Amino acid sequence: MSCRLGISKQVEGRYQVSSYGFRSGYVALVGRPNVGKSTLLNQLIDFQLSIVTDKPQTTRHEVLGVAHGAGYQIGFLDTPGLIRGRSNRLDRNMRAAVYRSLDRSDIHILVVEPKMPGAIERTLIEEICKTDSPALLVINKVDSVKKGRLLPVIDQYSRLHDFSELLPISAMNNDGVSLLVSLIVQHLPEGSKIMEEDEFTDRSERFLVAEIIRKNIYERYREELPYSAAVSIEEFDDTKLSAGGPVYISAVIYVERIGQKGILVGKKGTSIREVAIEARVAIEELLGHHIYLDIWVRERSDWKDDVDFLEETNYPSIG
Ligand SMILES: Nc1nc2c(ncn2[C@@H]2O[C@H](COP(=O)(O)OP(=O)(O)OP(=O)(O)O)[C@@H](O)[C@H]2O)c(=O)[nH]1
Ligand SMILES: [Mg+2]
Repeated sequence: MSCRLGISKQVEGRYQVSSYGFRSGYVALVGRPNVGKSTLLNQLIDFQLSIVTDKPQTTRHEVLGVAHGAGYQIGFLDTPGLIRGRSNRLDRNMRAAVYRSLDRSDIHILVVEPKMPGAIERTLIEEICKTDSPALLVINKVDSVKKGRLLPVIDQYSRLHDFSELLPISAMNNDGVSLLVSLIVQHLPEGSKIMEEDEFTDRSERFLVAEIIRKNIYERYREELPYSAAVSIEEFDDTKLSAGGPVYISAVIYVERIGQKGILVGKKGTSIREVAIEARVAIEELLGHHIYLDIWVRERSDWKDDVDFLEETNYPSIG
């Protein structure tokens, strides 16, 4: 189901293309964790769709965000940061989501920091090489380094792959992002619309609500707790909306260990209450309605390897 959210987006005149036929295509944003893929997706579609935190491995799902322009649509696929090694089912599903997005996309964007390429970047370049699709290199966070540090990085990457474009940007400062869009448009194939003008993701409101709660957990708790937590929306009842009532949302946060439940809840429930208060504000902003939010915390030690649970909570399946 596609997500309208009642938010009207400006669709005209942001980026102009010449008068060929309509152009459209999918663009995968891949890279190691924490390089700014989700920040970039949000800038590209001008909406806070994918959650962003300062912790690596924030994104766990493939998230589609569609940018609408005059004469084109681009379906950006935000992906989990690629990691190697660990091997629970969630990790494998996250890795599979990266490869699936590369398979699905017409154009690949490798997002990196202004640092020399490492094993993850080389692995992704190998994957990109297996396809015929054009690949762009985006060097993000250039606001954090001196210009002189960029040239050797660009040089190294140019030796590794014949990228169609190599572009330094700062996604956080929205610097270089519109140039990136115009470069992508040049490589877009002719095609039909991906979505109607007022739609911009295939993710449901339930999914986005769960992600907002997860973002709050990432921001509020340290160390391993965020990585042990999964959010499931058990109830999303908007039947009272027409009578002016709130949307009722019941969410369960699952953690792997009983001790984490105590940390999450906090003394007399103060910590979880703060999570709920902050999440409620963000969810109301997203939905444009008042909500009533109940959050429960449960222990479920095996959730990262539980196929049914991963399916239910929208974690991408590797089949
Ligand atoms: N200085 C600087 N920081 C940035 C920039 N873009 C993103 N960040 C920060 O980098 C951190 C990670 O950003 P994300 O967008 O979540 O990175 P990601 O690649 O999606 O991370 P994963 O989901 O873990 O793979 C956040 O603290 C962002 O604010 C940038 O252009 N400059
Ligand atoms: Mg991300």
